[in-house]
Parts: sequence; structure tokens; C-alpha cells
Amino acid sequence: MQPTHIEHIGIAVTNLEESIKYYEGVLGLKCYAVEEVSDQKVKTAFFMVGQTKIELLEGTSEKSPVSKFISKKGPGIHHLAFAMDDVAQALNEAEENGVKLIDKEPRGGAEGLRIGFLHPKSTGGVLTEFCGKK
Ligand code: CMX
Repeated sequence: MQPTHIEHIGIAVTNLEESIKYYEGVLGLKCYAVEEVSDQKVKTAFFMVGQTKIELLEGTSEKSPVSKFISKKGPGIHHLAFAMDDVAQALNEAEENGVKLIDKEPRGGAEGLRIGFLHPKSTGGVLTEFCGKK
């Protein structure tokens, strides 16, 4: 597989609106979209820095992986997403290399992208996402 770039850095936040104020007011970035991804139980806000995206994530229910993460570790960096030309193929290759997958098949994520997660216990503690158009 060949990741083309870091597609985004996912950051878990307790309050999306408050966090947007920091990224816009202090860092001078522009929030270009807010989107709820019901499948993932999150509300997201996006900023571009060069070709890398920052994705703020607020859980929409106590069962959200993001809410669970914050209750255990507090807010902060939640995951790293690599852009892949073919997410399904990249997931298969990771599994062939002994990585435990959270998603065996790509599923729908924010911005209409196909996404799939690798388990942090197989990736040196970093929740890792592959994302792309297919
Ligand atoms: N980064 C690193 N480690 C993490 C983690 C994260 N984001 N989330 C959980 N872990 C660790 C926990 O610390 C815990 O480690 P210990 O056993 O050493 O304590 C272990 O993984 C298990 O965690 P848990 O709290 O018991 O949670 P679950 O096993 O129920 O779920 C995970 C963990 C990663 C499988 C789940 O969060 C998941 O499926 N994540 C992928 C989906 C997701 O995060 N969606 C939100 C973003 C969506 C988007 O970007 O659009």
C-alpha cells in the first residue's frame, strides 16, 4: 500500500463550538464545514492546513467512541488518518500483515469518503484510519 498523505488529524473535543473558537480565533484557521456522522456518533468540524485537514470530533451520545475516549483520557489527539487510493485494498493488506482491523470493509465517513479503522493495540497505540474515494 502507499498512503498519499496525512488526510486528517482527528481531535476529540468536549464542546465543538468552543473548540472552533480556538482554531479560528487563535490559530486563524477557517472552519469550512460542520457535519454530523450518525454512523460514528460524532459531530465534526473541519479546517484545512495546507493539504492536511484537522477534524474536531464531539461525541453525540455517551456510546460514541469519542465520548468514551474523552471520559478515559480527556480531550486531545484521537486518531491519524492516511489518504489511500483504495481503502478496501489497504485494509486487506494491513490484515495480511497481522494488523487487527476495527473495520473489515470500508464504510461511509464524513465528506462522502470511504473510511476504515485499524485497532490501536496493533498500531503502537495510535488509532489509525484509512480514507479515500473507494
Ligand atoms: N487512541 C489510542 N488508544 C485508544 C483509543 C484511541 N483513540 N481509543 C481507545 N483506545 C484504547 C483504550 O485506551 C484501551 O486501552 P487499554 O485496554 O490499554 O485501557 C483500548 O483501546 C480499548 O478501549 P476502550 O475504551 O475499552 O474502547 P473500545 O474497545 O470499546 O473501543 C476502539 C476502542 C478503538 C475499538 C473504538 O473507539 C473504535 O472502534 N474506534 C473507531 C471508530 C471511531 O473512533 N469513530 C470516531 C471517529 C469517526 C470519524 O473520524 O469520522
